[in-house]
Amino acid sequence: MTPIITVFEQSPDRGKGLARDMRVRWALEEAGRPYSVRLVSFKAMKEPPHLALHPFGQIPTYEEGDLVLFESGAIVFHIAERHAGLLPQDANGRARAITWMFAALNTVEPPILDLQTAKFLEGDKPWTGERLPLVKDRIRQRLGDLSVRLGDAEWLDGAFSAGDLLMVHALLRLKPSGMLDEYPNLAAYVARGEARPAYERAFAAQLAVFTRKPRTW
Ligand SMILES: N[C@@H](CCC(=O)N[C@@H](CS)C(=O)NCC(=O)O)C(=O)O
Repeated sequence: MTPIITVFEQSPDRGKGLARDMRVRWALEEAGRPYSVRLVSFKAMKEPPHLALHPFGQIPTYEEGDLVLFESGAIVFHIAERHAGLLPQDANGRARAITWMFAALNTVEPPILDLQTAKFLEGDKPWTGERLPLVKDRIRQRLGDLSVRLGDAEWLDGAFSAGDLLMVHALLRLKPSGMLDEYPNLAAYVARGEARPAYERAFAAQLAVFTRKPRTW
């Protein structure tokens, strides 16, 4: 059964890879699975039909027959559990890859999202000038530790996994800030993720929503 994911009809970054449907698209591409998309407007996201799929009125959602999921991490995990290519076969390796998935979403991503909030949602507040350096310090703490752990390795724990997928996607949000370049091995790690054919296909598909007349229903 071909899953359907919901994606932004109008994305703030105009389909340049940051919206979280990118993670789901990428995971499906890594797994070699076809999918369909349904475009949703900001207004529709907050209305009952979409709220029935996603209690917080966001994207992405994932529909596969009777199964409806929300939360990009849970969706990627679901895909990784059912298809080869995103989680190791051995139980311990699998547990470690899942640990990196949680680390990406719970430990590395939150301060990065905080920077976005401080810059774009609260940028006009009088305390922003004082807050920004604190937020950036917290990000550098995480990046420094992650950089040490990654070292010269290609991926976080052996072969590429769903842990790398979520970590690379979380880090990508930092690119415009230049902070990633302070950690050359992390910048190279993210570039390796972006160079994966599955990432490139997912990116092109997300961008295409904004560069060609999309199918809507
Ligand atoms: N933790 C959620 C976050 C979902 C999220 O923030 N989605 C954004 C797009 S990337 C969204 O729908 N924003 C619009 C809104 O919150 O109204 C996930 O990982 O799926």
